[in-house]
Amino acid sequence: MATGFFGEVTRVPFEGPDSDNPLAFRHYDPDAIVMGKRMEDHLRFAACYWHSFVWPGNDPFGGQTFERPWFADTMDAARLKADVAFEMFTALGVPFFCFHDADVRPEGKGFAENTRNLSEIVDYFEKKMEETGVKLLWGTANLFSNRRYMAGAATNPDPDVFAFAAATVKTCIDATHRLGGDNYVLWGGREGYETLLNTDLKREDSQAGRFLNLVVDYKHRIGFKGTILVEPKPQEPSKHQYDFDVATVYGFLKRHGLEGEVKVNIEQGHAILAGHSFEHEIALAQALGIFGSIDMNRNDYQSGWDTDQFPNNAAEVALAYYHILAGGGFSSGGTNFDAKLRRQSLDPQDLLIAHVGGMDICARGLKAAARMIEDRALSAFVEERYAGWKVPEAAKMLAGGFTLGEIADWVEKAGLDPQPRSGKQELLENIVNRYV
Ligand code: XUL
Ligand code: CO
Repeated sequence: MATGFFGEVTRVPFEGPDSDNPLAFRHYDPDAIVMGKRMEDHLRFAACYWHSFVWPGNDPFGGQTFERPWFADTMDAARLKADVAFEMFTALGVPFFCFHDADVRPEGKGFAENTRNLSEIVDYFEKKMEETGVKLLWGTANLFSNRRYMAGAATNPDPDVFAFAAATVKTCIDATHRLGGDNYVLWGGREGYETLLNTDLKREDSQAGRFLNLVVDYKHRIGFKGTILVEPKPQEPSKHQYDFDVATVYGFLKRHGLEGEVKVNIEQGHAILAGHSFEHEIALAQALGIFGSIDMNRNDYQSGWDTDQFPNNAAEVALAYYHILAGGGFSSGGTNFDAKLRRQSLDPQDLLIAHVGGMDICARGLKAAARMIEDRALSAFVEERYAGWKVPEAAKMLAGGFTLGEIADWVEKAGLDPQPRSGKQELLENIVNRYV
């Protein structure tokens, strides 16, 4: 039986670019073929549980603004929340969802009760997923809200907290595995520090390395085929977070022998907080072979903190998908909306409208990115820019075939006299604007 939370709306249709229906897609047409593949299979949209169904609308200066009939810490409320959540997933036609343990089950008195509550909800999810066809993009553990984690989970000075967190992650990987999840995410919410005055950086790095190795080992023990993903973020809630950005996470993975096992879930807003562009983080992860998935939610450029807004900038989104497609697209990953409404957006349908806008912007971005790739609009220039490296001496130099002394001899003998060439940035920017 439908809950009626979203009124009459059961399915948001595709109506094309001329539609003025706020509850219709103008660009996202799941069956449209882009670069030989259905749009739905390219974008692999997921809606997240936490922002839409758990966050009460509070900010540092005020409490709850949303009134939702499932706001209570009971199993009945958790089931009602699941009913509404799956109604939203179905109405939007998102093929996937994502959740933290704490989003979906009431908080128990301790580990055993948490595990029981989670397992009961996982049973419920199994039925809902079967009925609706909605799949799990990733599961994760909330290791940052409860006060036991205030000084970190894996990086806590207290080994009991490490153990509690590890045990909790075990239950969340079990849940993800049971639900056929494509990935498991670790965002190090409080893996960082408030002050170096009380922090042993070196020890905390080794704790985090042990923790992630345990996770990877467990994944193999139980035969979980999904990808383990780490989500970088530079600060907030900690003053400094260890998984600062893609480059930092890569160094961490290398240091602990995990670069072939773990990939990254890159969030647009986190990239901006780290002082990068979203496409920088994606392109770097592709170059390093650790690109996994994305959280498609932006920050307000003026705020300096994580505002988790739905995407609304077609040009930015196009460049993100350009680098995703250029690297071969998603495999186990997808486009998760880790995005929330503004706290004044009280109406149930605001949840639908927000996702519809985000999905449409992504569809526009994807289409533009695909056309740029098909036309080689940027890549032809980039390829030509590096073409000199195909010359035999240059190829030998890159492969390590020359010493510095031999290079000096070559430069002298060949009379090399390099001439600067235009980087054509404005031309390329104009080209991108033509596609968006
Ligand atoms: C926090 C954040 C998280 C992760 C999952 O900034 O992005 O919601 O995506 O824990
Ligand atoms: Co996120």
